[in-house]
Amino acid sequence: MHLNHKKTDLLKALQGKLPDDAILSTKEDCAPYGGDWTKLKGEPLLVFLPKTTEQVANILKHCNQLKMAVIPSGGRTGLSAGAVVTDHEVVLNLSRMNQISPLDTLGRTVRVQAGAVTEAVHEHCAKDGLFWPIDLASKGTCEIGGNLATNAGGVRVIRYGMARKWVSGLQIVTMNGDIIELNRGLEKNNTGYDLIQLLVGSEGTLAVITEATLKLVRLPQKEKVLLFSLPSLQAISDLFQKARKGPFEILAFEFFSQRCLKAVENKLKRRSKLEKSSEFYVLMEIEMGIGSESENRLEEWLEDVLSADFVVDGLMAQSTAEMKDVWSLREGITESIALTNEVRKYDTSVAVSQVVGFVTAAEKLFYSMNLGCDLYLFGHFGDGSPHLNVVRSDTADHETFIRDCELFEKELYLLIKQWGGSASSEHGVGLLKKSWVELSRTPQEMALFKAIKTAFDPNHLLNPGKIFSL
Ligand code: 2HG
Ligand code: ZN
Repeated sequence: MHLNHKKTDLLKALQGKLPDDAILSTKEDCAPYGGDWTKLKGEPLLVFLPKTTEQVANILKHCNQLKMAVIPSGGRTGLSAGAVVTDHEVVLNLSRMNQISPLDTLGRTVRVQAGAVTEAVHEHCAKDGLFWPIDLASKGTCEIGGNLATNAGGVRVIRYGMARKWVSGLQIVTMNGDIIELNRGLEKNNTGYDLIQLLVGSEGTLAVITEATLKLVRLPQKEKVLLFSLPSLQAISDLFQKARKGPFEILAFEFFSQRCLKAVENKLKRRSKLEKSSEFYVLMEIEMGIGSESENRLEEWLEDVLSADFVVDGLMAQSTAEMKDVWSLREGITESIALTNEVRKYDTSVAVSQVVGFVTAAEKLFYSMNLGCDLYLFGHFGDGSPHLNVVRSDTADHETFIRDCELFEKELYLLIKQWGGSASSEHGVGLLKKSWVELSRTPQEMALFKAIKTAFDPNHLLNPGKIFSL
């Protein structure tokens, strides 16, 4: 049946089941929902903005009956095109489902709708001294449903792990319209397969997450933010070794290159307070123990580190405002780079102990190829998750840039395989990493992926073509 006929039939089937303002049907209204931060974009056939799980169930049930494909989305801050429309699919955007329930402070959980913005959840929990420990640069826009669907990482994985560790209940809607409660927030439930863990990281290909019970931790009490300038990747690793033995918990251990810092400083129109610059920088956030003794031990640790020959300079933020300023140098990187020119992103993952070797090899590869682009290095050193951003240089045109990136990435992905890594550490697969999934997945795993997809969504209508093709 022609798409426009299906559109009419769907709207007829949903008549009276959704408020008028939950349906966008003109090209102009639908357009913003066709893409995400990758700038890839398609034209949605229709956009639905439901407010309740029942509305989601109705939409999915009727799309399934009419064999219409659906792209679920939230804040659309993804970097792998997981929420991008490719073939005039229907978009189901959950941003209006943003309710956050009162906290269960005894069980340390909070139930939220999928469209709750991550930062709003943080603010809600902070009133009771609690924290959902997924913290990422896009937290002001990204939503819990997307964080879970992509198993988001962010800047505190070194301390708390990825999103999948911090959920104890999910409400999902399958393509046939069934509403299913998974695990009901239980901490312990050893009765068979863990369907929550299957859903987390499935990028909207199995079912739509409508609500989640999030597990919370105590907000860190005595945080300190430090910034170091260091001459080499090896020096970063040496500092990391010292930090691992330091008298504190490491909450974040992030690195970035001089080129990244320059891009952020240009955008923010202010400079870092470090007196001496160098090739690389590390932002380290730590949580101190209680009592003045732990302050003294930190002073000693810092003195020792600053006198080491591998550290060029260092500072400790002296106020909350200074802590924010230092963080903005790291958190502003993605947006600042985007302002410079066209960007291709490689979200790589290797074992933590292999970061220096792998990134050194990747840099060597990049510079040996004499490409018309620049390399911006940054990311989550302490998690083995370096981000390589390749940016078009002013002298190269778009076609040359794309050709160069393709040449580079073929070699880069071979390198990732050699180092036993993965093509996506935390950005998911979406459309962009599809060709590279099998670097870190066996044919047997891929066959199971496909069987699982078919079990949940026999007509293959939910976020089709994402992660793998069927
Ligand atoms: C970050 O670590 C995000 O800031 C974005 O994962 C990384 O832009 C990127 O490549
Ligand atoms: Zn990242």
